[in-house]
Amino acid sequence: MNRKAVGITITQHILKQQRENPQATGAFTTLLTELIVAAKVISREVNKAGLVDILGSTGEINIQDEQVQKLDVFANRVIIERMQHIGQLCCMGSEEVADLIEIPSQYPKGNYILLFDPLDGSSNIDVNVSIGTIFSIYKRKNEGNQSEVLLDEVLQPGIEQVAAGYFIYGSSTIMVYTTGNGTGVHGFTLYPSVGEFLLSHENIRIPEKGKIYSVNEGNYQYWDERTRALVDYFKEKDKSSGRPYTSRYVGSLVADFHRNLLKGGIFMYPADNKDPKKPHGKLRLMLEANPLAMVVKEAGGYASDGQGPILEIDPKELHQRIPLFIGSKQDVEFAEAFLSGKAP
Ligand code: AHM
Ligand code: MG
Repeated sequence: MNRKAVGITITQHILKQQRENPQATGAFTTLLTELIVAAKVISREVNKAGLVDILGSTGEINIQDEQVQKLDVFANRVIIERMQHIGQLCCMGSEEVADLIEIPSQYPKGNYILLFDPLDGSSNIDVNVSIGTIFSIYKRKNEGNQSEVLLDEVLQPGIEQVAAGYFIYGSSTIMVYTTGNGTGVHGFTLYPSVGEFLLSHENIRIPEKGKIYSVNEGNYQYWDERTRALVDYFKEKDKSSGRPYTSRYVGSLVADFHRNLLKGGIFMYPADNKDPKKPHGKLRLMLEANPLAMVVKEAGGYASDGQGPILEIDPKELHQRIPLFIGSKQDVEFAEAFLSGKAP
């Protein structure tokens, strides 16, 4: 029986990657291991969401002016509390918190920066639809510096991420992550009664071209003419280019992304003029777009803001929003060319 048949655990997998990197100190392994524990706690809570009285709005509004639901607050708290004491982080950033989250002075600090969206797709919580946690890890440029981290040190382009991934709480709980540089994208499924993530999707490759387009088409009237034409294009009948595409939209980025990662296709959240406070669409560059852009790139796909690679954008704010076109390389490259008037 080979190792795969008995099920490689996520811990074994991370340790194997650590052994293959002579520079590794184990700090990163500790960080990821603790994050996995946090995700298991969130997964357990998500799974019993219908059973306990945890649903419903807290009545608070988060810093993005959106209704916060209790499970978001819970997930945010679990990640912060579990990660702040491990000694590997110099700060964190969360979709639910306006400013950088400092490591309390009683705990040791490290060189890593953890950015996360604790519970993405929160509007789907109370209807039993998949939701997820997105994470992104950077290294502090000025390693060993014990002084307080400045926002400038955190605002690094996505290309600088040392790891990224997500947990999806769906029909099963799955973790997908990559450390980039050709190490591949790997997926692990939580075996609930055992409490372990087991390797289920080794070295995921996204198809070069897909058949699915994913977008909230209810925003059609708010898009510019070129974006409308792009979505119309995917719906046109043309056998030679495999059109029309099929439409699939869950409304949880993690779920939409994960499906397209496995099956191929393009996810779009374009800029729109629905809300003057959000002229660049809804999704956040550092907390949502960059981590998934790193995953898709490592899997052979591409992520663009409609003009160029997401991963090369110099962020100006922690909560900066950005248009997102992500998925199969050919589809996203086509969208980018189409939006700039170069195609078809
Ligand atoms: P959230 O982080 O507050 O949950 O918002 C992000 C979510 C994404 O998961 C999803 O892609 C998008 O919002 C859906 O937005 P819309 O309802 O406008 O289609
Ligand atoms: Mg989100």
